[in-house]
Amino acid sequence: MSLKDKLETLQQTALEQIAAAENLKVLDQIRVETLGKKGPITEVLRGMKDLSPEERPQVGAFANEIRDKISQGIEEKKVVLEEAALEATLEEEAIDVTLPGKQVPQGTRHVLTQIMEEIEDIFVGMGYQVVEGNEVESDHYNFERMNLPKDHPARDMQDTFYISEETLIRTHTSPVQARVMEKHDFAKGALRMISPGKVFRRDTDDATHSHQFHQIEGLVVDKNITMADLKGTLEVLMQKMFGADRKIRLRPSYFPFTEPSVEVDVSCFKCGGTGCNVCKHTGWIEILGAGMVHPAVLEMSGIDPEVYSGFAFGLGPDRVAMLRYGVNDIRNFYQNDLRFLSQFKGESQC
Ligand code: FA5
Repeated sequence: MSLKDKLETLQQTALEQIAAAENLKVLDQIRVETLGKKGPITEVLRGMKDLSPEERPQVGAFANEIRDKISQGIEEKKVVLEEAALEATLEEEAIDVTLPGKQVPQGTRHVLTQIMEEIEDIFVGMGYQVVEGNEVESDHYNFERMNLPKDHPARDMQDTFYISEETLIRTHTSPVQARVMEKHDFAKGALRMISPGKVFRRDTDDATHSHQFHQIEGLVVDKNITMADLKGTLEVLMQKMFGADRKIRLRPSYFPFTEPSVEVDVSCFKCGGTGCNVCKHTGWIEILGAGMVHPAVLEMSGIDPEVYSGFAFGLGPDRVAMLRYGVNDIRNFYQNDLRFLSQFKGESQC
C-alpha cells in the first residue's frame, strides 16, 4: 500500500471513530491515538525520509491536510458532545419548582401577651405611660407603702413566696404605684400610668385561680380626680374589651390602699349570668379591684392629699382572656399545650 493510500485509510478510520464517539473521554482517546506522537500519522511523517525528494512535499502536504481534517472533526464533535453533556446534567439536576415547599412553622404571641398589649394600647391612647415594675419586690413597697403594716390582717389575703424576711415575689402590681408616685413631678402634669406584669400568690390553683398570674395596675393622680373619673375610665375599658352587651357591676369592697374601694365583676361567659360552676353559681366573674387612692398612701409617697387625689385599679388580664374567649380553666394558659395556644393567632405574628 502506498503512503497516500495508507493515509486515506487512516483518515477514513479516524473519521468513522470520531462519528461513533459517545463521550468526551472516548473522543480524547481517539485524538491521542490518531494524532499523538506515537500515532500513525506521526509514523507516516517519520517514514518520509525514505521518499524521493519529488514525492516528499506532496505526501507531506497530504499528511498535513489529513491531520487538519481529523483535528477539525475532533473539535466539531467535541462541541456536540459538550452540549449533550450539559443537557444531560441539566436534565439530571432539574428542580421541580411546582413541588410544595417545606412549611416553616410560624409562632404567635401568647394569648395573654396579646390581651395585655391590647389593653396597653387602649390606655396609651388615653395618655397613660406604661411602666415596668419589679417581680422581686421588698416588703416595704409590696405591703407597707400600700398601707399594709406588718401586723395588718389583710396581708393574709396575699400570702406569697419569701426570699428573705424583707424580700418577696410581689403579690400584686400595686407597689409600682408607690415607686412611680414618689418620683413624679406634678409641675410636668398629671400622673397617668399603667403597669402590666407577673404576680405570685400562695393561692390554690383552680379554674379561675393560679399561683402565678398577671395584673395590670392603673394609677391616675392629679387635682380634682374623682370616683366618676374611675368609673368612666373603667367603662371605656370594659366596652372596648367585651362589647356593649356584656354586663358589668361595681361592688363595694375593701383594700387597705384605696378608700372607697370597689370590685368590678363581668357577667359570666359560660352561663350568661344564671349561675354555673365557672362563676361559682354567682353569675359574675371578678376581674378587677379599684378605688380612690388612700390619703395615707399619697402621704407616704410625699403627695399632699389635701391638694391631690387619685384613682387606682388592678386588673387580671388572665380573667379578661377567659371572658373574651370562653376559656373555662385559667391553667390552660400556663400549661404550654400548643394545641390550645395556637388557636389564638392574634393580629401580629412574631
Ligand atoms: C389586688 O391585687 C389589688 N392590688 C388590686 C387593686 C389595685 C385594688 C389598685 C385597688 C387599687 P385582688 O387581690 O382582688 O386585688 O386582685 C386583683 C385581680 O387580680 C382580681 O380581680 C383578679 O382578676 C386577679 N386575680 C387575683 N387573684 C388571682 C389568681 N389567683 N389567679 C388569677 N387571677 C387572680
